[in-house]
Amino acid sequence: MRPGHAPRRRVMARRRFLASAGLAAVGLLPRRGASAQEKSVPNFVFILTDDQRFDALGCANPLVITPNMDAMAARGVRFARAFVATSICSPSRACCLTGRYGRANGVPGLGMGLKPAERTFAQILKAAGYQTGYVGKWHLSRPADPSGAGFDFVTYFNSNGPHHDRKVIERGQPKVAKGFIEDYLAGQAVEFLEAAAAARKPFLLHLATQIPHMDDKFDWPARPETLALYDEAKMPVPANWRDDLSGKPPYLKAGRHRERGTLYGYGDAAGIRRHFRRYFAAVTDLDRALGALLAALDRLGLRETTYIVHMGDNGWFMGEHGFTSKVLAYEESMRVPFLVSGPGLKGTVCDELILNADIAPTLLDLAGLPIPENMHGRSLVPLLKGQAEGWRKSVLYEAIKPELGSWPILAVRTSRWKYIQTFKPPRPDTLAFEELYDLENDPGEMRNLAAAAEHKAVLEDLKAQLASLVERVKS
Ligand SMILES: [Ca+2]
Repeated sequence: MRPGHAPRRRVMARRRFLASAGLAAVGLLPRRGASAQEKSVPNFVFILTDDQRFDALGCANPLVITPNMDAMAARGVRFARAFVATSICSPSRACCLTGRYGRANGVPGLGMGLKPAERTFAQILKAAGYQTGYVGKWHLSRPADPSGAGFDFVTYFNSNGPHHDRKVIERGQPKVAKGFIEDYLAGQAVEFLEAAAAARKPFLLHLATQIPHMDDKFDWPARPETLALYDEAKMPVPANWRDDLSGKPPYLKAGRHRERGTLYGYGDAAGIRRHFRRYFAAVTDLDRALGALLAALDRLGLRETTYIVHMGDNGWFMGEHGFTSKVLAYEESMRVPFLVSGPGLKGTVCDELILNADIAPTLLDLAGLPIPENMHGRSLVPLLKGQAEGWRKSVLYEAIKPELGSWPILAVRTSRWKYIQTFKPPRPDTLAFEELYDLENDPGEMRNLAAAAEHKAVLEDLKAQLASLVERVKS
């Protein structure tokens, strides 16, 4: 059998069994100890989008036009309750790469660097014989570029900027990438795939898109023909738009999230609708570029042996609570889209609580490699097989370094509750404010129940869970 190519999976009549059957057929779990060349192991494409919130794709929100993301969801598992450990670019990316929280891996804040001892899933897969490629945005100071994180084929740029004619480093050479950045990145990704297919070795491609992050002018300059697909009058206005912020940490009333939200026109429903339209249109432009990547996988005969993970690096407030931006522990900020498509998976939705920290252990598990004990995330393979028994019942959120106007934050979220601690800056030492939300009865997080006597037991339980989860991610 060709390395990197799995045997054809058997067709089973009962759809519910397809997931586990397909996973088994692609070699799950492959024989441990054999090199990647000696056994059939899957390929990986990990698409990390920038600031794509949980509902900014068609399969989760019919208002949004994303046929390619929807097609991935139809061929895989959509995780409807996926969160990031920290809702801002650098920490989220570092967490994906290492499977570890920022307080442990060295990147709790923007533009920071991984500790020297940290290992990325790319380094581990490369050591196991994978070809590795990185295309797109890089946002860590150490390593200074993706080649230091285990990637061989590297085309990248640092941080944010214009959506067109972007300055990039293309395989070591600085240049200006003419046109729409995502078309260029998709082209680079396809070049990597073509070379990887020719080499007949398993591969990992990490595509880190720039869209739909705002551009350098704080706008989403989508194509006019894409904007024409969206009727501004039909754009949503969040139910929790008019929040007087009573019950929330007082600093937020005059904080950057509200101040910039007001600047963007969120004092008026029309301002929110205008931004939703431009943001969704940018996502549609991104989706079109991803179509070129998916078409290349099909053309090269790689689709049946390749798992594709598609995730947003953090959410984004679009007028909820009058806010813009991210970092805070409310749903629109910490919740992201998360799709896993691949061999044997077919159109299911999973409601279990998952994290960006789960990506690294999942890819290693799918490759048949051991998961390092110091990874905080868990392999999603049981959930991909439809086995939720014993899965986690809560997730820890941390934004311990003040960023973009936030104070230090810790939070724990269960399927029903969220408990948030806000600390006096700059360190998470002195507790300044507590919040408790019943997400089942108050999905917009408008009524802080932290002081409610009838929920005291819930609050105490969540407080204990938070402390225990923090202990587990300290090193
Ligand atoms: Ca981001």
